[in-house]
Amino acid sequence: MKVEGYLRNIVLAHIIIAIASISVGIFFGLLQVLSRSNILPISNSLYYQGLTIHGVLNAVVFTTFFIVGYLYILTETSLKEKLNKNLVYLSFVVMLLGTLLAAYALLTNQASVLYTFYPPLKAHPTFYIGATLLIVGSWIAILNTVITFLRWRKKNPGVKTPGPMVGVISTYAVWFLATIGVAIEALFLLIPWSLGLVKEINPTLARTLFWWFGHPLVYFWLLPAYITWYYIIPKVAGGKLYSSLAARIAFIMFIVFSVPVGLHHQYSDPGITNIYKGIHAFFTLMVAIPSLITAFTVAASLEYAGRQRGGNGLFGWWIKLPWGNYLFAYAISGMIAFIFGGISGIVNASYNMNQVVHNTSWIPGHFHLTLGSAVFLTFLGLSLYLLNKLYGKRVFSNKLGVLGAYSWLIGVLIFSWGMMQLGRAGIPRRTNLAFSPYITPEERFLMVIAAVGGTIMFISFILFLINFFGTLFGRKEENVEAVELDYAEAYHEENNLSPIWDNWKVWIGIAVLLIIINYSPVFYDVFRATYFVEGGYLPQSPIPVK
Ligand code: HAS
Repeated sequence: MKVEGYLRNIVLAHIIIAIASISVGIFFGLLQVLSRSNILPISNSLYYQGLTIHGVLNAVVFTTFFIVGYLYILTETSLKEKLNKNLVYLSFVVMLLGTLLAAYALLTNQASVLYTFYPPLKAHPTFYIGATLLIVGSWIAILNTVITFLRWRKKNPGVKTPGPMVGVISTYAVWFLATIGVAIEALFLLIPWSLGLVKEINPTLARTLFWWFGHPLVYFWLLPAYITWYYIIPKVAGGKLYSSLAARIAFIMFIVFSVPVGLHHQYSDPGITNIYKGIHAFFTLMVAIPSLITAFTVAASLEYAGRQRGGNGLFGWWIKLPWGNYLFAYAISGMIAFIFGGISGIVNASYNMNQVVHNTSWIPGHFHLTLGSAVFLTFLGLSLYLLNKLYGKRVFSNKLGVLGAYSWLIGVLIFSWGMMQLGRAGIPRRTNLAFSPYITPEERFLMVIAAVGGTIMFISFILFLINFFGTLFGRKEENVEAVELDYAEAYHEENNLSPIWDNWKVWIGIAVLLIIINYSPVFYDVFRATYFVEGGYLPQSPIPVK
């Protein structure tokens, strides 16, 4: 498929902004872990500024830019249909403007509100306006993708949506439904409040709207990694996707179950009925099922690949997998970390066990195994892969890629183990523990372990940077005319697919219905608690915040 020069360049721009953001973000990550362990103590002001920069740049800017760029390439190569050039540019400009505005507030220390920006922590208006623009820019990319998809549909009646496009549609459906929550929060609560147009804010309402967005956000990050694990890694490993229907069902389940689960971040919040917290807990476990489907389907695909490469017996196929290929190394390291990330997620989701780990160091342990490994490592591997596929650049050093991937895996396992043990001991997250008088020597030792893991992670990222820039400025292997990603064939192809599995309106409609069912009583509670004294949970309303 011929991808026009402008699109290659703009996708490269998305990737470069993503890598630049995460480079700054990761530097502050190293500072956090060194300060918490008292190896290199920093001031509280720098700690919270750095923590916010780390969270916003890594979790929001890096991911959004990378994903939008990657999804453009997936859309054009899987549909063989052109995107609208003007909308591609417009989306990029709006996203970039938003990022610059937010970066101004962050870097001038006027937005140390952490990436969850819970009120009553208040940031400079440019932070909220910038974040909103970043989202609006991504909505323009969604609009462009929808227009392109509908055009493809019209030209190809009766043809089922190609596998990678199923992933693209699911990712954007989840993102769009999720961002409605945070857009309402920003436009009606945070921006007017930060501009001084209103004096008071309702923190519970803001938190509830944030988590409407905050959990599906994690699947917006995860699904592009899953697209890679399902549709590209099996081919890179020399095999096939084991079942295309299993992949399709998993993506559809994400559309349906990703959003109506946000209360699992608010189990400890007052003012919301326990019954609905329980219902959200149930749906959180439902949204783990497509990940379990993914675990089995991807493992089966890899087993097929290993056997094709001559592996025998129960485990002989493992050895035959292409462990020495940089893209495979990044992806498999992400998958291995995600096994532990997933298990810790189930612990978090369990209403009663959450009481033990909530707001402790356990949580960063969990999300560095998920976002910080499964997603991050897959995206690092992909950025090298895309330089190769879009520009014909030879990857600077395959060995460095392999080393970078496995060293991160080792580092993150050490880091997360340390953080999780600390969490079990009740040590808080988001706290500059350098100067805490209550830390025992055993706990300090665990913090040093986490710092060792964090330092290994930092070094492995430096290895990646050398490789990335070495590839970017390195020599071309070939002149690329057509961009061909390594899409795997299916071992079990979904022949005679029932039309229901290709009807996106139905699944998105069910998702909307579930959001209404799972959130209406919650918002009723939140308003009742804060705006109506009688029958409410709080003695006065709304909570006055200066
Ligand atoms: Fe989470 C908190 C529950 C998945 C990210 N999560 C967070 C936060 C982040 C985050 C950033 O219920 C912190 C937010 C904050 O700042 O407060 N999470 C879950 C559950 C899942 C889950 C149930 N989380 C993710 C993913 C993330 C992410 C994915 C990012 C990408 N999480 C929670 C809860 C909290 C939470 C609570 C709030 C805690 C609190 O109290 O604050 C599940 O979706 C996970 C399901 C995953 C699996 C694993 C499947 C394994 C696979 C790998 C297969 C490996 C293969 C390799 C094939 C069931 C797919 C084979 C190897 C060979 C050699 C062959």
